[in-house]
Amino acid sequence: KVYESISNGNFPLILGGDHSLGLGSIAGASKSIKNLGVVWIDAHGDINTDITSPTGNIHGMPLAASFGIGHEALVNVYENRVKIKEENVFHIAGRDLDEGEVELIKGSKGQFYTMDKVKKLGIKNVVKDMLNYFKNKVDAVHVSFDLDSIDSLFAPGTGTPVKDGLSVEDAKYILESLALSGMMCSLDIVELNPVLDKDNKTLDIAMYLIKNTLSKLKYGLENKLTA
Ligand SMILES: [Mn+2]
Repeated sequence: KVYESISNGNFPLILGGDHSLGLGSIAGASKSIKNLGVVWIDAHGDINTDITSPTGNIHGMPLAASFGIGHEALVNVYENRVKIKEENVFHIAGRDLDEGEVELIKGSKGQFYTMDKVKKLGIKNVVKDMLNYFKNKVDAVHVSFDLDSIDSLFAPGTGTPVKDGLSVEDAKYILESLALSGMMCSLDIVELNPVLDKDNKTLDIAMYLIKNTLSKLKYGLENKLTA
């Protein structure tokens, strides 16, 4: 569906639910767009493999599998190919990383702006770095936004909440900057769990972010589609 949507000149918004769905979004988007960048905004690395994962949760593996690391059933989901280049990954807001993930990040060609780094640089500089990084490097960018990237104080309605995260305004700024850049071709908003939410706080944030981001969307995929 993501492939069809982008190929038809539309903008897919994918809602979840378990972040393993990002595997599918990236698989579809990378079929439409040859050289796809990915922004992954998340408290967790999501770069575990079946070997490094302490829990075995597939929602902790989709980013690694998308750049070709992990179980072959995940790497080859939808099509037998690696979906994105590792250096086309820009991860923001990591602060609950597993040992195997930290090792992978150390030697990674991807960009990992942990929460420590975000606090040190300030959100404006992070966004500036991100847009500069992708400029002239990729054809378009898929954005995968995990609501647990936001501080658990504001967004409790998620499966694995983590404190000391992004403010809602930080998240809004990252997403609207990507929308305005004209580079964003598709967006996941994931890990909303209404059962765990308190007074619909997290739902309200998700709706606020979606409305604002889509209202700023500039779409410029001319000549970038594979078909
Ligand atoms: Mn995630």
